Amino acid sequence: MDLRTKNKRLGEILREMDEVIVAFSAGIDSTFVLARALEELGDKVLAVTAASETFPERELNEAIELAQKVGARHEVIQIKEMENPNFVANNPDRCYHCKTGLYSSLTQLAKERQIPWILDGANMDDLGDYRPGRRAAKEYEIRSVLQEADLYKEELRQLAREMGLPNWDKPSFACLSSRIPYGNIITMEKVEQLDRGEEALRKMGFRQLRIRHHDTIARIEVPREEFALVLQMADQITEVLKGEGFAYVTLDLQGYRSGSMNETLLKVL
Ligand code: NMN
Repeated sequence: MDLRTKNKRLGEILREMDEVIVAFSAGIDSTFVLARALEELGDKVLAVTAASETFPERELNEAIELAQKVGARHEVIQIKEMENPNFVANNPDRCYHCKTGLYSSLTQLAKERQIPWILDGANMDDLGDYRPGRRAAKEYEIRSVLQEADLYKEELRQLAREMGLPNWDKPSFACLSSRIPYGNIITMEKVEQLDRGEEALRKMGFRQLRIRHHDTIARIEVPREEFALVLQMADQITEVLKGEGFAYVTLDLQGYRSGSMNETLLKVL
């Protein structure tokens, strides 16, 4: 299927739904779903963003601004994943527990408002990674319309660009817990360390990046093309991350790759 046909198919899928809630994080995937749903269903679309302790305020503000820009009705609900011991334990099924909390809140809201469908932004690329949250999506009958229309990340970025969405090339972010190895508990201290550390690196000019939190070691992932910039900024990066409490600051020679914390799981399987 070519891109135009896929986008047309997405439109058909959306039109059949009548009224929807879009689980909207301000990432490009859910922004694109929201914008296309608005095109097809107009005011029958409600964007809902889940604010939580581990969702940086910067991202929440971005969601509020973006929803306004695309002209969506928008509500923010509070999720308290840090109160869920199954989330804090950070076992490999962490995302399942987080998404269960999110989807049960969204399902309750949908019931109250009599809205038949909840949409998320999962795309075709997500099928290639370990995603325990998908089980929760299935259990709550969340519709992943980008997958239904066979859309991959690069494709939806292209369509988002053509639509003039301001965040069409926004780097993938994911929840900050994705930086903490499985089995190491999630604490607000670690989440805040990572948030401040990554923000400092963004200010130095890095876009797509992760700081993986291995107790006393910070393992930086950036695309290999940006290794030169890491060396150039080595002193500043070291100072910032040591200031955040890391004893050692390292660069991962494989470079940035989403899902790198799952590599240890694959060895066990
Ligand atoms: O890009 P990074 O920081 O590696 O984060 C991606 C990881 O975050 C995934 O490999 C997965 O472990 C987790 N994640 C899970 C879901 C899900 O279960 N639905 C969604 C997004 C991210």
